[in-house]
Amino acid sequence: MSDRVEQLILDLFAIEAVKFGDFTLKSGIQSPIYFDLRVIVSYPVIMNEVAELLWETTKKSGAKFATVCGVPYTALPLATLMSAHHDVPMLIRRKEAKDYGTKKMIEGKFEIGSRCLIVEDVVTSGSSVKETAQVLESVGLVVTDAVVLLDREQGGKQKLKEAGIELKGICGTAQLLEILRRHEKIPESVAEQVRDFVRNNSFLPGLEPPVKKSRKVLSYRERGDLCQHPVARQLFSIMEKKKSNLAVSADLCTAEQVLQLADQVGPHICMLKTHADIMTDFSTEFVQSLTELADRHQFIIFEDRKFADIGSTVQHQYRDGLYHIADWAHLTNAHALPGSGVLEGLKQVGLDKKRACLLIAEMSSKGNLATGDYTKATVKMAEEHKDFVVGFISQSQLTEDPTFIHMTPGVQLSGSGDGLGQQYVSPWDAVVTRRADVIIVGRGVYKDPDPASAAQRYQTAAFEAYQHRLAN
Ligand code: 5BU
Repeated sequence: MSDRVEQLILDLFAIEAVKFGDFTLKSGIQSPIYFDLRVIVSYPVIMNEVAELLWETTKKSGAKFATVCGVPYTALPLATLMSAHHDVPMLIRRKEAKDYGTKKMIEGKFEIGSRCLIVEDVVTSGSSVKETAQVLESVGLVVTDAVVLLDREQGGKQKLKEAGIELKGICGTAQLLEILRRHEKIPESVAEQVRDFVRNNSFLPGLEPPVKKSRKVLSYRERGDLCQHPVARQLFSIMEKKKSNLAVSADLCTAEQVLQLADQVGPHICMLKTHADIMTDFSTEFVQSLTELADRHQFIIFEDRKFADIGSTVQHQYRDGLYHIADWAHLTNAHALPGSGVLEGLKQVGLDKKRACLLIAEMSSKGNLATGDYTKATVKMAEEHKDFVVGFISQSQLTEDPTFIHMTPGVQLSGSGDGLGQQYVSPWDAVVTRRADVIIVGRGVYKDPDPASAAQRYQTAAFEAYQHRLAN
């Protein structure tokens, strides 16, 4: 059964029945995790599996019952499937009939004094299960057991026990986080945030949830105003004006292809990312044309050079060679691996030209080593070089400092990988769950037969996700 639970959690995450971000719950509390099981009606195979696992969980618990009743509305189809597949009669609780005297609250036949099992999708405080139990009991039924798909583990189980109801769950928040972490679906920082939330928002007696106001999320404009570095200020300003937090990665091999793509996607992007060293015909004319397009469409040019050598060598690589990167790229990036010398070297070339740099704190590729203490040390290095480092390439938000920009590659609307280690998340996941400021999309845009429309789709998805963060 545990393999099936694991697969189910992954499926629920994939269909966004489990979401991470900033959500206002019914109670008015801000939560970093949200379960929206209503969507499962659109996925019959998943819905059926949920119903089967609910049934097996109940049977394993030894609960005895003559009828089943789903808490309206999300659990209704689940109870229906359990009833139909296992030949156990169902009852329907009417939600809208407020007047107990005139309307029937419970539809279906039952014997007074018989037991009814309550079926629920998510339990937080247990109040919805309790309410349904009270209605069932008001017509003479007995409720001793309830079964739930997801227990948020905020004290609902204990509350129901006090009310004489034994709650059994298929999965709890802790196990859900463990599964999603093991499959690298969410970063550790997000899992930790949810664990903190569960700890601090228990419904157990004496531990009533504090009404917590989440910290205000600053807009791109507000953050730009806080920045010292001109490139960071310009980028935030472009993002706000163009309503775009999309960077397109122009991983193409000829100048003509890169320029054509830049012109097509220009209106939809805040930044164009290049890999100059994959081009066969890099030239000063190319640089001139690209700079003109950047001025015309208003985007930042980011050369994804990933410097990773001693200071003296990266200085040459940045200033000299075939590419003279410092002459045309507003932004470049570096690995923290060599130590702060890499930044000292780059700075000596870049600062005078008002260029900026990102540090690679996390990577999107499977099995990469930029994790844990390495990532933490990278953030520290950035903090020590704020005159040049304006943010990170990362897979999650690494600091609350609003002047650091987090850019996340490995984003696609469909597709989970490329067979060469790349791992994709959706724009929503990148911006809401992982709190990226900018999403970086390569093949999702340039491989599309209509790159302009594709860029527009990514722009809309990522900007709506940002607006969701602002509003919550
Ligand atoms: P894709 O086609 O969307 O998979 O391209 C992603 C781009 O981002 C590509 O240019 C990579 O070199 C770059 N990238 C990445 O994918 N993952 C990382 O961790 C880093 C860069 Br750092």
